[in-house]
Amino acid sequence: MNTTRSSPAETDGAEPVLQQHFDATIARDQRIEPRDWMPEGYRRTLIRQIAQHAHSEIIGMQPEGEWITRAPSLRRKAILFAKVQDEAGHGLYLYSAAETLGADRADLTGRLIEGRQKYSSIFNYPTLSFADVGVIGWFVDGAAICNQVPLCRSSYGPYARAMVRICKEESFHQRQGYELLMTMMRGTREQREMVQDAVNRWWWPSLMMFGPPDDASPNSAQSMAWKIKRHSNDELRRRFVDMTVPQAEKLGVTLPDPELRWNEERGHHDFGTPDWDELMRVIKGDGPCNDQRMERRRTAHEEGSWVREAATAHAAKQAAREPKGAVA
Ligand code: FAQ
Repeated sequence: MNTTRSSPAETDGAEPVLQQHFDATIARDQRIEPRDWMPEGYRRTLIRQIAQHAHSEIIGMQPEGEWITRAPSLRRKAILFAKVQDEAGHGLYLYSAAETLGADRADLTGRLIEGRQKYSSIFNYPTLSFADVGVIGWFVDGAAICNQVPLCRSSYGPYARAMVRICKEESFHQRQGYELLMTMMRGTREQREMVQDAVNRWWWPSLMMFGPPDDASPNSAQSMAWKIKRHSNDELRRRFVDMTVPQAEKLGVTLPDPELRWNEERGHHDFGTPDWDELMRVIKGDGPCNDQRMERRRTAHEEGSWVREAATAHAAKQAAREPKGAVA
């Protein structure tokens, strides 16, 4: 059976058979690969999610990147520099994964810059002190791990494989964030207060990273049926809370939620409701730093145009120099 990718005209009436094969592959928990036939909705959903994910990694370089020149020591500067560089790498793997679905990277970047594609709400909050660098590592990378470890089993091969490496690096980032906070908590009263203040500001936005609640998440049901997503937004949010509470106790900080308590019967923590109106406002562009983040991204894109042009010209020259029919 021909299961390679075909346009609707090329499938020549074979689409029901191809669909059956696709459904059976998903049901067997096997991977869909770039050359396989896939429903257009599956392709569109993946491009949407992977592009948003890639944009998040690239925009996500900004909040912490602002502290590279102000890091308190050479060691902290080197660690932060490496982390921000890792995020650029994650963006690149993800854009490559989107390209395997036929997306064009320049087009995806254009959509981000024109505000037609989203990036994670979390990166629209300001980093007010160096403790924010630690809290981003602990909460934001921690939330990213909860959300992304299941994506290593996502049904689309290139996305799942990109996530394996990304998750390893995110785990490292989380530990460096926690280690920074541990160090600050052993320091002066002012340092402990900086940590608590950062925890207070980042807790609720971190819970919002997981997306709207399940009954307001239009994409979840289909994405879970296709095994792109393996767990619902609320399920992953609950896991994050259960994972983070004991870490907060060990660190000696208070999570800013009066409703947070262990529920013996459920074997999970009960917690308060995030401000969903705030999430919607931030997603729509009205968060504290949306304009600043987009402006910085647009400027970087414009200032980088000469690099792209030079690379394209170099590639064209190289292609012209190579003898016809040469295999690279
Ligand atoms: N922010 O129906 P759902 C990181 C949108 S990477 C903005 O539930 P879905 C690494 C959603 O796109 C962080 N928009 O959607 C790092 C949809 O809009 P659309 C990024 C959001 O896709 C660490 C609409 O709302 N991670 O942190 C948000 O099933 C430290 C309805 O929502 C990923 O992208 C939000 N928080 O579930 C870097 C992981 N939530 O497209 C630097 C992969 C929802 O229909 C420093 N993505 N929306 O117009 C996912 O797992 C999913 O896409 C969700 C959303 C869970 C984010």
